[in-house]
Amino acid sequence: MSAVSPLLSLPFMATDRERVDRALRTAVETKDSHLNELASHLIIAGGKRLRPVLSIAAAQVGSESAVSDEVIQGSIACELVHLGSLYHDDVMDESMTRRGVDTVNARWGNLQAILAGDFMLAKASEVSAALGTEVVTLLAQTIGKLCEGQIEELRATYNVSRSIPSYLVSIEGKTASLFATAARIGAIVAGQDRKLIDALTIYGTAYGMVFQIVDDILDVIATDDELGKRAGHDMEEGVYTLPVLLTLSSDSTDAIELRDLLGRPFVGNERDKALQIVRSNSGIASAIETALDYVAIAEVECNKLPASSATTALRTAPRILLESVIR
Ligand code: GRG
Repeated sequence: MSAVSPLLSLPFMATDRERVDRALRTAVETKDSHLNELASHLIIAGGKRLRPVLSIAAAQVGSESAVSDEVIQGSIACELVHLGSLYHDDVMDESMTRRGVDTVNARWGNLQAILAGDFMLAKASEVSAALGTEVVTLLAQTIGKLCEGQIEELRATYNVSRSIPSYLVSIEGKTASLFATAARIGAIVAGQDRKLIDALTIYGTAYGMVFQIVDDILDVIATDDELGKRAGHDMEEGVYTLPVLLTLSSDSTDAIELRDLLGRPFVGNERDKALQIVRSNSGIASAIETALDYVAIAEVECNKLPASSATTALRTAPRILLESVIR
Protein backbone atom coordinates (compact mmCIF):
# COMPACT_ATOMS: atom_id res chain seq x y z
CA MET A 1 0.00 0.00 0.00
CA SER A 2 2.90 2.36 0.63
CA ALA A 3 3.70 4.61 -2.34
CA VAL A 4 7.24 4.86 -3.65
CA SER A 5 8.00 8.56 -3.58
CA PRO A 6 9.33 10.13 -6.79
CA LEU A 7 11.77 11.97 -4.53
CA LEU A 8 13.64 8.69 -4.07
CA SER A 9 14.30 8.41 -7.81
CA LEU A 10 16.07 11.77 -8.07
CA PRO A 11 19.56 11.72 -9.60
CA PHE A 12 22.14 11.09 -6.83
CA MET A 13 19.44 10.32 -4.20
CA ALA A 14 20.57 6.71 -3.65
CA THR A 15 24.16 7.81 -2.96
CA ASP A 16 22.97 10.87 -1.04
CA ARG A 17 21.01 8.59 1.30
CA GLU A 18 24.20 6.62 1.92
CA ARG A 19 25.97 9.91 2.68
CA VAL A 20 23.13 10.70 5.11
CA ASP A 21 23.50 7.34 6.87
CA ARG A 22 27.28 7.70 7.25
CA ALA A 23 26.93 11.29 8.52
CA LEU A 24 24.25 10.26 11.02
CA ARG A 25 26.43 7.52 12.49
CA THR A 26 29.40 9.90 12.72
CA ALA A 27 27.30 12.65 14.36
CA VAL A 28 26.31 10.46 17.31
CA GLU A 29 29.76 8.90 17.87
CA THR A 30 30.92 9.33 21.43
CA LYS A 31 33.61 7.79 23.60
CA ASP A 32 30.95 6.21 25.82
CA SER A 33 30.32 2.96 23.95
CA HIS A 34 26.97 2.34 25.66
CA LEU A 35 25.60 5.78 24.75
CA ASN A 36 26.93 5.12 21.25
CA GLU A 37 24.83 1.97 21.08
CA LEU A 38 21.71 3.72 22.39
CA ALA A 39 22.11 6.63 19.96
CA SER A 40 22.84 4.41 16.93
CA HIS A 41 20.02 1.98 17.66
CA LEU A 42 17.27 3.51 15.51
CA ILE A 43 19.74 4.87 12.93
CA ILE A 44 20.95 1.33 12.17
CA ALA A 45 17.35 0.05 12.23
CA GLY A 46 16.60 2.13 9.10
CA GLY A 47 13.60 4.38 8.56
CA LYS A 48 12.64 6.22 5.42
CA ARG A 49 14.92 9.27 5.99
CA LEU A 50 12.14 11.44 4.55
CA ARG A 51 13.26 14.65 6.22
CA PRO A 52 16.82 14.41 4.82
CA VAL A 53 15.33 13.49 1.42
CA LEU A 54 13.25 16.67 1.52
CA SER A 55 16.30 18.81 2.45
CA ILE A 56 18.28 17.30 -0.42
CA ALA A 57 15.44 17.76 -2.94
CA ALA A 58 14.98 21.41 -1.86
CA ALA A 59 18.71 22.01 -2.26
CA GLN A 60 18.64 20.44 -5.74
CA VAL A 61 15.84 22.65 -7.10
CA GLY A 62 17.17 24.39 -10.21
CA SER A 63 20.31 22.25 -10.36
CA GLU A 64 21.16 18.78 -11.62
CA SER A 65 24.35 18.37 -9.55
CA ALA A 66 24.99 16.44 -6.34
CA VAL A 67 24.43 18.44 -3.14
CA SER A 68 27.26 19.71 -0.93
CA ASP A 69 28.39 18.12 2.35
CA GLU A 70 26.85 21.13 4.16
CA VAL A 71 23.43 20.21 2.75
CA ILE A 72 23.92 16.64 4.01
CA GLN A 73 24.79 18.08 7.44
CA GLY A 74 21.64 20.25 7.41
CA SER A 75 19.59 17.24 6.40
CA ILE A 76 20.90 15.06 9.23
CA ALA A 77 20.30 17.81 11.80
CA CYS A 78 16.58 17.42 10.93
CA GLU A 79 16.75 13.61 11.10
CA LEU A 80 18.45 13.86 14.52
CA VAL A 81 15.58 16.02 15.81
CA HIS A 82 13.14 13.48 14.35
CA LEU A 83 15.03 10.66 16.10
CA GLY A 84 15.09 12.53 19.41
CA SER A 85 11.34 13.04 19.15
CA LEU A 86 10.81 9.33 18.35
CA TYR A 87 12.83 8.27 21.42
CA HIS A 88 10.70 10.51 23.62
CA ASP A 89 7.46 9.62 21.85
CA ASP A 90 8.09 5.90 22.36
CA VAL A 91 8.56 6.50 26.10
CA MET A 92 5.31 8.50 26.25
CA ASP A 93 3.38 5.84 24.29
CA GLU A 94 5.13 2.89 25.98
CA SER A 95 5.80 1.57 22.44
CA MET A 96 7.65 -1.71 22.19
CA THR A 97 8.77 -1.71 18.55
CA ARG A 98 9.85 0.94 16.07
CA ARG A 99 11.43 0.55 12.61
CA GLY A 100 11.04 -3.21 13.01
CA VAL A 101 13.22 -3.45 16.13
CA ASP A 102 12.73 -3.07 19.90
CA THR A 103 12.38 0.55 20.99
CA VAL A 104 15.17 1.94 23.17
CA ASN A 105 12.72 2.13 26.10
CA ALA A 106 11.71 -1.51 25.60
CA ARG A 107 15.32 -2.72 25.57
CA TRP A 108 17.04 -0.36 28.02
CA GLY A 109 14.21 1.33 29.94
CA ASN A 110 12.64 4.78 29.99
CA LEU A 111 15.44 6.61 31.79
CA GLN A 112 18.05 5.67 29.22
CA ALA A 113 15.65 6.30 26.33
CA ILE A 114 14.97 9.85 27.56
CA LEU A 115 18.67 10.59 27.95
CA ALA A 116 19.48 9.12 24.56
CA GLY A 117 16.71 11.27 23.03
CA ASP A 118 18.22 14.33 24.74
CA PHE A 119 21.61 13.35 23.31
CA MET A 120 20.15 13.27 19.77
CA LEU A 121 18.74 16.79 20.24
CA ALA A 122 22.13 17.98 21.53
CA LYS A 123 23.84 16.51 18.47
CA ALA A 124 21.25 18.11 16.18
CA SER A 125 22.08 21.49 17.76
CA GLU A 126 25.81 20.94 17.39
CA VAL A 127 25.53 19.95 13.72
CA SER A 128 23.19 22.83 12.87
CA ALA A 129 25.25 25.43 14.78
CA ALA A 130 28.11 24.77 12.37
CA LEU A 131 25.77 25.85 9.53
CA GLY A 132 25.06 29.31 10.96
CA THR A 133 22.76 31.22 13.27
CA GLU A 134 19.74 31.12 10.97
CA VAL A 135 19.81 27.33 10.72
CA VAL A 136 20.39 26.64 14.42
CA THR A 137 17.68 29.14 15.41
CA LEU A 138 15.22 27.59 12.99
CA LEU A 139 15.86 24.12 14.36
CA ALA A 140 15.47 25.29 17.97
CA GLN A 141 12.14 26.93 17.07
CA THR A 142 11.04 23.72 15.38
CA ILE A 143 11.82 21.59 18.44
CA GLY A 144 9.51 23.97 20.33
CA LYS A 145 6.79 23.49 17.70
CA LEU A 146 7.05 19.70 17.97
CA CYS A 147 6.46 20.00 21.71
CA GLU A 148 3.52 22.39 21.19
CA GLY A 149 1.91 20.01 18.69
CA GLN A 150 2.37 17.06 21.00
CA ILE A 151 0.93 18.96 23.99
CA GLU A 152 -2.13 19.92 21.93
CA GLU A 153 -2.63 16.23 21.12
CA LEU A 154 -2.21 15.23 24.77
CA ARG A 155 -4.69 17.87 25.89
CA ALA A 156 -7.29 16.44 23.49
CA THR A 157 -6.86 12.80 24.51
CA TYR A 158 -10.21 10.96 24.87
CA ASN A 159 -12.07 14.16 23.99
CA VAL A 160 -14.90 13.16 21.62
CA SER A 161 -15.65 16.85 21.11
CA ARG A 162 -12.12 17.55 19.86
CA SER A 163 -12.36 20.18 17.12
CA ILE A 164 -10.89 19.83 13.62
CA PRO A 165 -8.73 22.97 14.24
CA SER A 166 -7.28 21.27 17.35
CA TYR A 167 -6.29 18.32 15.15
CA LEU A 168 -4.84 20.49 12.37
CA VAL A 169 -2.87 22.70 14.79
CA SER A 170 -1.48 19.61 16.49
CA ILE A 171 -0.27 17.87 13.33
CA GLU A 172 1.14 21.09 11.92
CA GLY A 173 3.28 21.33 15.07
CA LYS A 174 4.20 17.72 15.71
CA THR A 175 4.82 16.66 12.09
CA ALA A 176 4.55 19.33 9.39
CA SER A 177 6.84 21.85 11.12
CA LEU A 178 9.84 19.51 10.82
CA PHE A 179 9.10 18.77 7.15
CA ALA A 180 8.92 22.54 6.54
CA THR A 181 12.20 23.08 8.36
CA ALA A 182 13.89 20.20 6.50
CA ALA A 183 12.96 21.78 3.17
CA ARG A 184 13.92 25.28 4.38
CA ILE A 185 17.30 24.22 5.75
CA GLY A 186 18.16 22.36 2.53
CA ALA A 187 17.28 25.47 0.54
CA ILE A 188 19.11 27.91 2.86
CA VAL A 189 22.31 25.87 2.99
CA ALA A 190 22.28 25.43 -0.80
CA GLY A 191 22.05 29.22 -1.18
CA GLN A 192 18.66 29.30 -2.93
CA ASP A 193 16.95 32.69 -3.49
CA ARG A 194 14.80 33.95 -0.60
CA LYS A 195 11.58 33.58 -2.62
CA LEU A 196 12.43 29.96 -3.35
CA ILE A 197 13.31 29.34 0.30
CA ASP A 198 9.87 30.64 1.33
CA ALA A 199 8.04 28.64 -1.36
CA LEU A 200 9.86 25.46 -0.31
CA THR A 201 8.98 26.10 3.33
CA ILE A 202 5.25 26.40 2.54
CA TYR A 203 5.63 23.30 0.36
CA GLY A 204 7.24 21.40 3.28
CA THR A 205 4.39 22.31 5.62
CA ALA A 206 1.78 21.17 3.07
CA TYR A 207 3.67 17.94 2.36
CA GLY A 208 3.89 17.27 6.11
CA MET A 209 0.14 17.82 6.52
CA VAL A 210 -0.58 15.33 3.73
CA PHE A 211 1.93 12.91 5.28
CA GLN A 212 0.27 12.98 8.72
CA ILE A 213 -3.30 12.80 7.39
CA VAL A 214 -2.30 9.79 5.26
CA ASP A 215 -0.68 8.21 8.33
CA ASP A 216 -3.88 8.79 10.30
CA ILE A 217 -6.07 7.35 7.53
CA LEU A 218 -3.81 4.29 7.33
CA ASP A 219 -4.28 3.75 11.06
CA VAL A 220 -7.98 3.11 10.43
CA ILE A 221 -7.99 1.46 6.98
CA ALA A 222 -4.91 -0.80 7.01
CA THR A 223 -4.72 -4.26 8.57
CA ASP A 224 -2.65 -5.09 11.67
CA ASP A 225 -0.14 -6.88 9.41
CA GLU A 226 0.23 -3.95 7.01
CA LEU A 227 0.76 -1.53 9.90
CA GLY A 228 3.00 -3.71 12.04
CA LYS A 229 0.78 -2.65 14.96
CA ARG A 230 -2.90 -2.92 15.82
CA ALA A 231 -5.21 -1.04 13.44
CA GLY A 232 -7.13 1.65 15.28
CA HIS A 233 -4.20 2.12 17.66
CA ASP A 234 -4.72 5.90 17.78
CA MET A 235 -8.37 5.53 18.80
CA GLU A 236 -7.32 2.94 21.34
CA GLU A 237 -4.93 5.49 22.86
CA GLY A 238 -7.64 8.17 22.89
CA VAL A 239 -6.06 10.11 19.99
CA TYR A 240 -8.99 11.01 17.72
CA THR A 241 -7.63 11.89 14.29
CA LEU A 242 -9.23 13.48 11.23
CA PRO A 243 -11.14 10.45 9.80
CA VAL A 244 -12.54 9.71 13.26
CA LEU A 245 -13.46 13.35 14.02
CA LEU A 246 -15.15 13.69 10.62
CA THR A 247 -17.14 10.50 11.24
CA LEU A 248 -18.18 11.82 14.66
CA SER A 249 -19.31 15.11 13.15
CA SER A 250 -21.61 13.43 10.62
CA ASP A 251 -25.31 13.51 11.36
CA SER A 252 -25.96 9.78 11.60
CA THR A 253 -26.85 7.02 14.05
CA ASP A 254 -23.39 5.55 13.40
CA ALA A 255 -21.85 8.81 14.67
CA ILE A 256 -23.88 8.50 17.87
CA GLU A 257 -22.83 4.87 18.28
CA LEU A 258 -19.16 5.79 17.70
CA ARG A 259 -19.39 8.60 20.27
CA ASP A 260 -20.66 6.04 22.80
CA LEU A 261 -17.66 3.80 22.15
CA LEU A 262 -15.10 6.61 22.49
CA GLY A 263 -14.21 8.99 25.31
CA ARG A 264 -12.65 6.21 27.41
CA PRO A 265 -10.48 3.11 26.85
CA PHE A 266 -12.11 0.34 24.79
CA VAL A 267 -13.36 -2.79 26.48
CA GLY A 268 -14.01 -6.17 24.81
CA ASN A 269 -14.40 -5.94 21.04
CA GLU A 270 -15.16 -2.19 20.98
CA ARG A 271 -12.07 -1.38 18.90
CA ASP A 272 -13.40 -3.61 16.08
CA LYS A 273 -16.84 -1.99 16.29
CA ALA A 274 -15.34 1.51 16.19
CA LEU A 275 -13.12 0.61 13.23
CA GLN A 276 -16.07 -0.88 11.39
CA ILE A 277 -18.05 2.35 11.83
CA VAL A 278 -15.20 4.60 10.68
CA ARG A 279 -14.43 2.35 7.69
CA SER A 280 -18.04 2.26 6.50
CA ASN A 281 -18.78 5.98 6.76
CA SER A 282 -17.71 9.11 4.89
CA GLY A 283 -15.03 10.27 7.38
CA ILE A 284 -12.20 8.69 5.40
CA ALA A 285 -13.35 10.25 2.10
CA SER A 286 -13.72 13.65 3.83
CA ALA A 287 -10.22 13.35 5.32
CA ILE A 288 -8.89 12.64 1.81
CA GLU A 289 -10.68 15.82 0.63
CA THR A 290 -8.91 17.83 3.34
CA ALA A 291 -5.56 16.29 2.37
CA LEU A 292 -6.26 17.22 -1.26
CA ASP A 293 -6.38 20.89 -0.23
CA TYR A 294 -2.80 20.55 1.07
CA VAL A 295 -1.76 18.70 -2.10
CA ALA A 296 -3.05 21.72 -4.04
CA ILE A 297 -1.08 24.14 -1.83
CA ALA A 298 2.11 22.12 -2.39
CA GLU A 299 1.54 22.10 -6.15
CA VAL A 300 0.97 25.88 -6.26
CA GLU A 301 4.29 26.45 -4.46
CA CYS A 302 6.06 24.21 -7.00
CA ASN A 303 4.87 26.54 -9.77
CA LYS A 304 7.17 29.19 -8.24
CA LEU A 305 10.25 26.97 -8.61
CA PRO A 306 12.54 26.76 -11.67
CA ALA A 307 12.26 23.64 -13.80
CA SER A 308 14.51 20.78 -12.69
CA SER A 309 14.30 17.06 -11.82
CA ALA A 310 13.84 18.02 -8.15
CA THR A 311 10.96 20.39 -8.98
CA THR A 312 9.11 17.65 -10.90
CA ALA A 313 9.64 15.13 -8.11
CA LEU A 314 8.50 17.62 -5.46
CA ARG A 315 5.40 18.50 -7.50
CA THR A 316 4.24 14.89 -7.89
CA ALA A 317 5.24 13.54 -4.44
CA PRO A 318 2.27 14.70 -2.28
CA ARG A 319 -0.41 13.49 -4.72
CA ILE A 320 1.27 10.09 -5.11
CA LEU A 321 1.51 9.82 -1.33
CA LEU A 322 -2.21 10.58 -0.96
CA GLU A 323 -3.15 8.16 -3.75
CA SER A 324 -1.73 5.34 -1.60
CA VAL A 325 -4.84 5.57 0.60
CA ILE A 326 -7.40 6.03 -2.21
CA ARG A 327 -9.00 2.69 -3.02
C1 GRG B 1 12.01 16.07 22.05
C2 GRG B 1 11.92 17.06 19.70
C3 GRG B 1 11.22 16.55 20.91
C4 GRG B 1 9.88 16.53 20.92
C5 GRG B 1 9.09 16.12 22.09
C6 GRG B 1 7.49 13.54 21.65
C7 GRG B 1 7.32 14.85 20.96
C8 GRG B 1 7.64 16.08 21.70
C9 GRG B 1 6.86 14.92 19.73
C10 GRG B 1 6.49 13.73 18.95
C11 GRG B 1 6.41 14.06 17.57
C12 GRG B 1 6.08 12.86 16.73
C13 GRG B 1 6.60 11.52 17.07
C14 GRG B 1 5.33 13.06 15.65
C15 GRG B 1 4.98 12.02 14.70
C16 GRG B 1 5.89 12.17 13.54
C17 GRG B 1 5.84 11.00 12.62
C18 GRG B 1 4.89 11.07 11.49
C19 GRG B 1 6.64 9.95 12.79
C20 GRG B 1 6.81 8.86 11.83
O1 GRG B 1 7.63 9.37 10.81
P1 GRG B 1 8.15 8.46 9.64
O2 GRG B 1 7.02 7.62 9.11
O3 GRG B 1 9.16 7.48 10.42
O4 GRG B 1 8.87 9.32 8.67
P2 GRG B 1 10.54 6.86 9.93
O5 GRG B 1 10.82 5.78 10.94
O6 GRG B 1 10.37 6.31 8.54
O7 GRG B 1 11.55 7.96 9.98
